[in-house]
Amino acid sequence: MDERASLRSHLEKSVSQTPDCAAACEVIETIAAATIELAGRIADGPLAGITGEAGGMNSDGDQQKDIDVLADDIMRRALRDAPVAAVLSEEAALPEILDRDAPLCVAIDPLDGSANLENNISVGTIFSIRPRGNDILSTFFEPGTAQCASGFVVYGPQTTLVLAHDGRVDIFILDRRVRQFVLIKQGVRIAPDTPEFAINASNRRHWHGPVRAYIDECLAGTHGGGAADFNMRWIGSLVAEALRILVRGGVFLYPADARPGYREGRLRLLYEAHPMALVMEWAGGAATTGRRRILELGAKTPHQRVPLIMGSVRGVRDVAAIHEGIEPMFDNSDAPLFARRGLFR
Ligand code: FBP
Repeated sequence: MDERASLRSHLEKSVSQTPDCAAACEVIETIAAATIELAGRIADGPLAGITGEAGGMNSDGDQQKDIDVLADDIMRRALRDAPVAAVLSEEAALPEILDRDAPLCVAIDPLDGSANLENNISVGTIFSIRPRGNDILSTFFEPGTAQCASGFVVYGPQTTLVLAHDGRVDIFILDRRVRQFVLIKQGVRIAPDTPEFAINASNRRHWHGPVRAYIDECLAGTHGGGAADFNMRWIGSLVAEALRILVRGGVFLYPADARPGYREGRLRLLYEAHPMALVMEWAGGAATTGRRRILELGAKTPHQRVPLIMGSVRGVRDVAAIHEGIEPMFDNSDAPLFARRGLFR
């Protein structure tokens, strides 16, 4: 029998023993247990009556599938029994107050990338935990540095939990025989310099100058005078991309672009970018908008979008360097300036 530590025994060894930390461990365990239930439903798919069909729209106008609604129900139900003052879910317009006196607030994307499911591609749950402030709702508008833990679960060939907690990042997989997450990697460190990028390249014509310049240089590789030949990946599933970066490095970009509805990027600050940024930074990587560190941003609205560039320090730094000194108002420009502003030239 394998002697790997269970999530529970691992959390019991947390270094910080404050009351908030104990509460955070309880919330992490609650979310993890709920993801085990969800993993089963996802794996069964049509056998569990999940059609994958679109039902309504969520508060932000995104199409909702039956599995999105189910995932939201499972998470919300679970969090009601945890020390959580309020939960903000992608699937609801406003945070729901659960227990005003509880010490923590949770922002959650119950099922990210559900459009991938019909192709049997990995999807995930992303969560962010922060101490409740005096005013519960204002808690969600604090910068991402206020988070005390975050993480995500990938429902793929294995069900994997990535957890940023206690100042480091650990990875667990679900042992289906005992229905428990077990530790497989402790203190993950992201390779600082992997020449691999992930971006939805079909949007190139909509990108702003600095992003186009960076990707063009990656594509030009050593033939174009660059320092390396880059590989490319695009899964179209944020959790799967983030896990790949933790395992082998590289940079992920979902930038703002010129399409209506994408002027602030696609991904959501509170339950996608903030939790991912905490994971990246605690694993020695970085996360920015290209101009600002994600963790320093505070949301102005619950479902605010944000450009997200994350991963290996070198890649994120290079994207930031190419933005430097360019006023945002010129981002849209096709000016040859960007062709001259190479990283490697
Ligand atoms: P949802 O939040 O609507 O589920 O979408 C998020 C997401 O699927 C991410 O997981 C992924 O990074 C991105 O959208 C893919 O976008 P695109 O459709 O441009 O490939």
